[in-house]
Amino acid sequence: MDKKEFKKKFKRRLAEKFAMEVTDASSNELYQTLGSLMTSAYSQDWRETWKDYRENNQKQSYYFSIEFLPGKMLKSNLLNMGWLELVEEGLDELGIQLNDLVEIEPDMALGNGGLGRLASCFMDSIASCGLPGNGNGIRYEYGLFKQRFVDNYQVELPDEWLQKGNLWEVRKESKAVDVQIGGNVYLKPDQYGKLSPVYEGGSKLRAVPYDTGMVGYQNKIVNTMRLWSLEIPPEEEDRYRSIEARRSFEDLTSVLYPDDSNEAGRKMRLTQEYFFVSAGVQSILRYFKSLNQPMDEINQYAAIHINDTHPAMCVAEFMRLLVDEEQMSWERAWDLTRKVMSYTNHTIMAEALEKWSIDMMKNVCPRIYQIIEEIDRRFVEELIGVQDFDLIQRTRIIQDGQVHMAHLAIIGSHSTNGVAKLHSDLLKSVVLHDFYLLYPDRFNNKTNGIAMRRWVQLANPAMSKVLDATIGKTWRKNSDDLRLLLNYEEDDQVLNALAEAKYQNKRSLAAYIKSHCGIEVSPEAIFDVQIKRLHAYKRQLLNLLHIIKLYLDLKENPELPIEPRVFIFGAKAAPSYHYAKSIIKVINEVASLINADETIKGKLKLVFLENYNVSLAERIIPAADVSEQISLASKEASGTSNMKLMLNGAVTIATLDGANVEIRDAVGDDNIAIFGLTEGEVYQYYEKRNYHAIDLYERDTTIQKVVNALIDGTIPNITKEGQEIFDSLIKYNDEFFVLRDFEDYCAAQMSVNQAYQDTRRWRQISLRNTANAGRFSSDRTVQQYADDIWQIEPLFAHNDN
Ligand code: 26Y
Repeated sequence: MDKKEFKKKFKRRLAEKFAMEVTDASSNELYQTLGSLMTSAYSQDWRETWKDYRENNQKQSYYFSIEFLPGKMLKSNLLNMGWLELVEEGLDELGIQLNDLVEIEPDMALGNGGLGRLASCFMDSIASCGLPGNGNGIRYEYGLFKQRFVDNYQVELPDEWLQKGNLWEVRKESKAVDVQIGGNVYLKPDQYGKLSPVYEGGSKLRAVPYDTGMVGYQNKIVNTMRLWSLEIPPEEEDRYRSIEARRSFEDLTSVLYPDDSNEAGRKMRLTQEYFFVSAGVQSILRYFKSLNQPMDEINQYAAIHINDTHPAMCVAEFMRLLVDEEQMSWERAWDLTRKVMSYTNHTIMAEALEKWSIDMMKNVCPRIYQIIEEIDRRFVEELIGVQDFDLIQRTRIIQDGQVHMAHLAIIGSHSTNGVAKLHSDLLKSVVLHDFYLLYPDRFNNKTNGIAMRRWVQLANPAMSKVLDATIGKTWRKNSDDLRLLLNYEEDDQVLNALAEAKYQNKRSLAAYIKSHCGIEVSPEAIFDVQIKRLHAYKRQLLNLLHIIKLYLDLKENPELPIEPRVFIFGAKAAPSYHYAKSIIKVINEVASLINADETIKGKLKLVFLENYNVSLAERIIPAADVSEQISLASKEASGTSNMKLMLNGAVTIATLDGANVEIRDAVGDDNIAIFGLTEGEVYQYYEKRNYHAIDLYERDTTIQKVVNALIDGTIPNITKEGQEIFDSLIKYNDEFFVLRDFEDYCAAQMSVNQAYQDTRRWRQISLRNTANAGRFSSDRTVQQYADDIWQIEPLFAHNDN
């Protein structure tokens, strides 16, 4: 299609849809029109991709994830369709700014953070690598809450992302399935004496899929992300006549992660998990059966991936369908289940490894509980006398009245992986060590990656242009070619062009900050960025204490020779995470204090941007000079903002945690500022129990000064929160070693400050970060999953043209 044709089609579609001319239409109508042109254009490829997979009996993978975080899809689809430039120019000629239409699309935020965003990067990469892979998740009525600050506190507002409809999804009523929830189950022998489950009571939920095309990068492949929505089956209407019953029913898929700090919330969460697991697995089996292949070979057609523990019930649901519905023997079913399933662990934090009480499981999915019980029984039976008794006790699925979902996922699959080298090593040596002893061959690493298309081509057109002009365009398809940039590290023209692109991005972010927060920041200053969920282990507090130190130093000596700096935060705290919310309040109060203080001559600014989400990340990341990756070593499984920021030329200040270790290996020690305890040192402290934060506080006058500022009135309006944070450090012994790493962190910050003063050197370091980011492409990651875990291959028939 050329520009002229596009304009003609666009005008015609607008007339058909809205009976309107361009000049009369609102941005929303124009957005709908463009979207509808796009979906009709890729629908053909979508259908053909699907048909080709089917006709070739292609093995497909199914990525089960309770979160997907795609953000906006308009530009990303345009880019992948190869339409971006053409549409941008064509619209411009019609007097329409593409970016005005982009604003209309709500962020699709069916996820909290790293886990969900990773799933969406994978969806982009799987399609772009031409791999036959699907997403499977929940179509929440409300996405992640919208964050507002009121009196500098976080307030949560509902995200009604579906209010104006969703262009990209297709409701597939014909593919609906029913999911049985609750009731009683008992086993009854049939006429041949085989035990079959008989269900009493409970209810049936109708799961209706909404499919969204995952458009590959200029390769004519369109895969499917299938999200399940809940409806009342006609035969159950009576049950839900009352408003109350109806409401509690509709609540089920209405929100992402209902608060799990109370019993009712937890039960809803478990129901959600079983709902999308059962619907997804049933629909995979139904598709497989339509292929008319022997059931025994299903592992050659389907790979099911369990993204963190939330979909771990896939193991039991798959067993249920094979044994109860397909009449397969337990042994054969179990063999197939393990071959089909694989599992990724995303965290070592104990509180994120799900456990469900037996009672609750019996209550929500009684048959699944029975099957898990049987899996557990056979697991123990098989190992007793072969393995150490205590080891069996520690690894079995059901312990002390609870069902351990990670254990189920590991025992019921052929692959368990971590998300960065260090993390995968820690799984083997510490967190899942017992399982490593049992199944050493199942453990492997798949270092995370990011969708380069979104995080450079879309987010950073200024830098992309410089790259094209310098190293050609091959990096757009093959991110390893970013390395070619290394040939230009002594080329001042290139260094300046990259710096100019960065400056341009900083100017637009500065304008955004001005219009959204009313704060004036200079694009000449260092933009220092920490963007991620608010968690104690991620140590936004460490960043804050350093800011307070700088502020106090500047108050004492306004002539202090530091480069002007703008510290930028973006972070949401879980609504029930009290401590994290206190940190937000204190950061905001420190910001109010610092930004209003003229005596420090604008050398320091602090900006906490409201409502951090994918779209905001796309604005912040291209404008960042410094990337804060300062979690306590051993706690961040991988991190992915670290990759996005380095790719966009930011220099990282990092602990040796998660993928930071591999970033250090990629850029070399001279191009990153490493500080802090190592993972080994942290474990030493745990072992010897010899960390005493109070000693540091009493000995170190700088620490004293900074920490006291939390409680001595230096910072207004934080009486409660300041005390709470002070206590977490001093009274409760600083769980995440903030004070232990403080001095080293300040030194690293100082070295960054110094490096920035040498402009040319800084630009070289920045160039080397971009040049070495290619290995963190999620194309590489999903290819590794495809080769090592899923055993799926691209369909080449499609790529002929
Ligand atoms: C069970 C519940 C409390 C729970 C809720 C959310 C458990 C886990 C999660 C989310 C975890 C998550 O987002 N983990 C992040 O995954 C990223 C992708 O692998 C990693 O980069 C990041 O280090 C890790 O924290």
